[in-house]
Amino acid sequence: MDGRILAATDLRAADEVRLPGRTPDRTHRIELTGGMAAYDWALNGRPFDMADPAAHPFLVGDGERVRLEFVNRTDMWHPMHLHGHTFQVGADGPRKDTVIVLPGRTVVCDFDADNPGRWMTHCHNAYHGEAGMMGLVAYRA
Ligand SMILES: [Cu+2]
Repeated sequence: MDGRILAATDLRAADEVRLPGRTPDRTHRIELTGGMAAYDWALNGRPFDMADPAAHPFLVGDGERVRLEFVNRTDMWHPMHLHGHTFQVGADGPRKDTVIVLPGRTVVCDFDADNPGRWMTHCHNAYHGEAGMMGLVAYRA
């Protein structure tokens, strides 16, 4: 455990899986909000509504290159996960489906919308997700 700690930004996608260069068709800025005291974890200040889960989706279009900007406004780190896709971290970083966003930092992730449906994006700390740090990415074929 005394070796060098590798960050995602130290990695590069293999040629076979690197996303071809493309300007994003759409960007969703997703602020990670809330705190430990109130335990009001949310995305963009809005906790996920379990009673109305399809409300307020992050809409994308089929076939689009989509950019997610995870902006961490909290004092904790959050492993942000997207279902149904893998995203590329940064311009040529690794393909992943979960990325750690450190406090006060922003991580930019691009993916191709090639799997229509309604997909959760959420903090993979299940306590945070259950408290409301979840959202829906949605599009039709
Ligand atoms: Cu979290």
